[in-house]
Amino acid sequence: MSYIRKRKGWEIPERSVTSEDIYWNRRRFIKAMGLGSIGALSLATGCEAGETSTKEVMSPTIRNPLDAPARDLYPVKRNLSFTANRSLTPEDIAAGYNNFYEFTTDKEGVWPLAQKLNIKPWEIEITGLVDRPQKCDIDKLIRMMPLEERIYRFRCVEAWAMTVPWTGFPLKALIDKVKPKSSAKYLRFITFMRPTEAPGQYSASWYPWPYFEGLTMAEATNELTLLATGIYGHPLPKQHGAPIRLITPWKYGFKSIKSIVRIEFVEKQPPTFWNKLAPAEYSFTANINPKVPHPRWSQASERIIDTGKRVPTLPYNGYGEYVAQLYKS
Ligand SMILES: Nc1nc2c(c(=O)[nH]1)N[C@H]1C(S)=C(S)[C@@H](COP(=O)(O)O)O[C@H]1N2
Ligand SMILES: [Mo]
Repeated sequence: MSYIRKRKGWEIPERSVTSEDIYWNRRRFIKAMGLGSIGALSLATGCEAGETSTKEVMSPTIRNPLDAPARDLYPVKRNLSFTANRSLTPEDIAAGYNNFYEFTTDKEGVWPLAQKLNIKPWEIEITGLVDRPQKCDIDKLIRMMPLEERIYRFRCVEAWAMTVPWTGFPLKALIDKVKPKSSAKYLRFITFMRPTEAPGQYSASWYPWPYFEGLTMAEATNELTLLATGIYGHPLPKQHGAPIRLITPWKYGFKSIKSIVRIEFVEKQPPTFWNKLAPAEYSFTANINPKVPHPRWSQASERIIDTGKRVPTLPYNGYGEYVAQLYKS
């Protein structure tokens, strides 16, 4: 089956999706499913996988699935005041290379496993020190918020980087609606706990599930801070943290918690997942800084995931003009 759709500005031309990409996607899928080789798959199905079906079934690029909330709203208008000064990562590469330990620690194995996550219905709770606590269906929440698209750089603490167009809304817009009390100094974010859907939550039992993160109120209300509900002009695929995840582009990627079920306004600095596991390696603040090495590797440069090129790391990932003043004491 094929269909014709209008290409958006950020999409790569069809011709640059080489058959090699398709081949590697098929390899990743087979690896993730625990099948030994392409031959084994053909044997199991009794037929050769043709290129068309390979592309449809075995590509990590999942556009606008039926269970996605507010799916009719995409794509939304891009906010051109945010430019990354870097080429966009091809969608298939970003969608096939993920950190989401609830499923697996194998980055290329996340996307097939994550499809098991049930995102409909999905409630998000906004609670704690606020005048108007909410428990809201995600579809309704997204329809209430001012959606926009922004191209951001994204930098993992492991020193790989990508550049992607997120769809979402400023976290500040939500904070304004719930009216925090003056005692609220921090926000705490929590991911789902569903070991029957997310195998890492029982097989990797030494992690303190569910995943949790935190920001100061000043960080949460900074204009860069997004709650993302989409990527590349469509709803977030599950491997990227559907139906809603945090994005703080000046911080290492582990701060950008995926698949959020609860946001709590609290008085004291909340504990965070990676800081609790390895406090010497991952701080609460986790701002991107080329001069502060991770105890086990340098942060001076980073690897662009699609080209493999190494480029210098920028302080605050290049977003200093927005956030540096938050950290001047
Ligand atoms: N719930 C949850 N959120 C998470 C993670 C995770 O394992 N679980 N990994 C983090 C890390 S280390 C990174 S680099 C980013 C990766 O986001 P992406 O897969 O959409 O590129 O998600 C972050 N958010
Ligand atoms: Mo990361």
